[in-house]
Amino acid sequence: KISGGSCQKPDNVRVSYGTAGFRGNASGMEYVFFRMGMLAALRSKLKEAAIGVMVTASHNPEHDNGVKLIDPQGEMLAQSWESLATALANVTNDQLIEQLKQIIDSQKIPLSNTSFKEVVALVEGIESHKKQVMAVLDGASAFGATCHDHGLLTTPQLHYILACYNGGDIKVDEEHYYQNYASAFKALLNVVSLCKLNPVTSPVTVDCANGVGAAKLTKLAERIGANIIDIVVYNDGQSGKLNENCGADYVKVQQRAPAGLNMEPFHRYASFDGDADRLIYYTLDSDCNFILLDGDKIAALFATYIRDNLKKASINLRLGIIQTAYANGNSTNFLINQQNIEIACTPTGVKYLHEKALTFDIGVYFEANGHGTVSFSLFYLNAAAFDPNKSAEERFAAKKLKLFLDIINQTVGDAMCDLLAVEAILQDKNWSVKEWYRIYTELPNRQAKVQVADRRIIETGDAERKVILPSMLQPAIDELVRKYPSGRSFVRPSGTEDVVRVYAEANT
Ligand code: G16
Repeated sequence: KISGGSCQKPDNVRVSYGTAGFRGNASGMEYVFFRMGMLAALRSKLKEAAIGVMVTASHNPEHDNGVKLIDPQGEMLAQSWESLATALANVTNDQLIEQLKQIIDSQKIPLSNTSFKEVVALVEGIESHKKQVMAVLDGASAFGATCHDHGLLTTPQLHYILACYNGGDIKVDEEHYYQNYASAFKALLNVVSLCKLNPVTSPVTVDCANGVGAAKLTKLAERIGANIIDIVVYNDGQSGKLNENCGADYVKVQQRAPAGLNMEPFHRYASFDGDADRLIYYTLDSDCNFILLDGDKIAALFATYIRDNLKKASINLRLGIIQTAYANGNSTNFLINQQNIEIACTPTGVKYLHEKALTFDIGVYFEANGHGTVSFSLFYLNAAAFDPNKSAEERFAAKKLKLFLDIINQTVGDAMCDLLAVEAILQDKNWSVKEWYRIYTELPNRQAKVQVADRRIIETGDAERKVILPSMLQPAIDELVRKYPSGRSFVRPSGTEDVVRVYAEANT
């Protein structure tokens, strides 16, 4: 018996750690949350550091709750532990103790180490899912771990707080996050507006998917000040349901505005997902056509801004963009052929993109769905900003780039930080959304979800761009695609929903 419901695993149920943690119908999944509490406590003992546990439905409907573990530096759980998590979640109730012993032995977890007090930081994305949170607490406490329940936070806020905590700032809290990013944004805007006679601010309307991001974005905007950024929060959770007909996933996949939003041409609109780790922008053109500025366009904006400033500062660093199969063909063409920026492609899941990004000096990674960030070291930029051998113009560009990167949450894609970063670049370039979306025109594209009896029979290769099994599927896709100029299509099983995703693009 646990306080958060029953920790008994039902028979004949199999779950998998998936693209980003366990997801599924929350009721009846308490045993998964309980076991993940235990696993977090064990990982904390091994790493001698706090481990994060996020309880969130993320981009999925509220009843599909989930749990993801976060490693000490705020990065995703190490991939080698995902299989341990899956194994632990799937053993029968009778095998649970034995499985825990196996993990302890195979990972050489020092249970007797008393020098470190293991800590599990816990956060929930949805108020109504207290039961699942309690199950995690019970699991972690079973191994004597101390738990800090931070209450409602966005996923990236937990990543940030965890990284600061393990970095030695044990008093870090939510307010620290706002102060850090509000002052970083203001510092860059100060420098940027100094160069302008009439800095212009225009409002940006943000659909927060009725999720936790609404209250958090309001707080961040207050810390920055309405005279510096004008944010209008839409879908704040007062009436609508989480991710229902709104949010980044809905807008991206449906290619339409959240329900009930009356759009005006060339106004800037943005959407978060339920736990605010994804961001996309959109607007209407003068003919009221819906224009989407998704993760690909955000990546292109960030990368070209970084590249231009590196050039102005005469700093020679290797910059790369990481995409997935979902990246629009024209975004890839634009970056490689027109901008001469290096591109890499990985399977879906920010854990893969993040890993690849670290192989560049500066890695900009974004999934088309709006999940992404930038990885970098400030070492060269700090040095260049004060280098007496550089010209004033070069030092200024280095300083600006450093201030820009201060706005970025490196630990994970963060909708709030990414929003500030987009707004800062537009201000600096004196661009409206029109100049931004015109950098390239997307190939028309569609995404669909297909329910099948067992999505696991589909296996993919080549960064999910080709189907390996069943073997007759890829030739059939190739035959269809051949009929359409610039055609491209792929299918892959989702790692967060019980569906197969289908993507297609072509020049009409
Ligand atoms: C998660 C992952 C993303 C991934 C998305 C969809 O997003 O963090 O990297 O793109 O799931 O994955 P799939 O297509 O496998 O269902 P989130 O926002 O739910 O954490």
